[in-house]
Amino acid sequence: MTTSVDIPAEPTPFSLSADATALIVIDMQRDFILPGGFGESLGNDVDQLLRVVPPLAALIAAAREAGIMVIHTREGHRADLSDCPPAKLNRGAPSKRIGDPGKYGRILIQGEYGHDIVDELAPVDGEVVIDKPGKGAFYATELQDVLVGAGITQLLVTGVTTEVCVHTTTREANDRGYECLVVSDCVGSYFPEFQRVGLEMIKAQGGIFGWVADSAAVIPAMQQLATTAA
Ligand code: TIU
Repeated sequence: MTTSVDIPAEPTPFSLSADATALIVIDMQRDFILPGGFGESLGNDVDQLLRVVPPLAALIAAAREAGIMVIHTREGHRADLSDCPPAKLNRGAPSKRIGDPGKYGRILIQGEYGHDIVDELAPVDGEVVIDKPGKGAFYATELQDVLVGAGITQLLVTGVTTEVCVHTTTREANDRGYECLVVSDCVGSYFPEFQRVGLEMIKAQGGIFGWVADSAAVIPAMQQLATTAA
């Protein structure tokens, strides 16, 4: 029985294994993605992130079908900001800081509408949601325990933004021994140049942090695993 399938990835093929792989969906939150949210209020072009939603929805659906674990993350803080270091809180425009009122509630505060994941990519029952105070998904979270407990050794990395939380998480994961494939059309940056260079950095030097492939390469591999498992 086939338990792994090769994905044509850069810089080399990536062997996808249903049992050992998790799909991680980083910070697809309304505050970063929706018009009028925190991200746009900082002057960012949210269209660059909105375009990630349709291919990522298709990728998540294929992962669920193949029995691949799906993990979601959300960047945010407690209502009293006790987990937000001053160095992070005091950064950025004085009128729009974490905890300030925004269009979708207090900015990046747990429980607020803007802090939650966009409807199209909402977690389903049983999927893990990791609340993280930092840019990386491992820092001050239970992610490592979740992955070890589930026997996961590979991550398919998606979400926003490419050069910030996606990069930080990929680098953290790489140092912890996970093989990471970043799905190029399922990650997004407000800045097209950072998107391009951010992806280049991951796969440079023989795959210094990981592999890169688009969803058109990953989804057929997932479908093959789903067929095999059926
Ligand atoms: N999730 C994530 O990347 N958090 C950010 O703050 N990203 C920005 O690009 N600002």
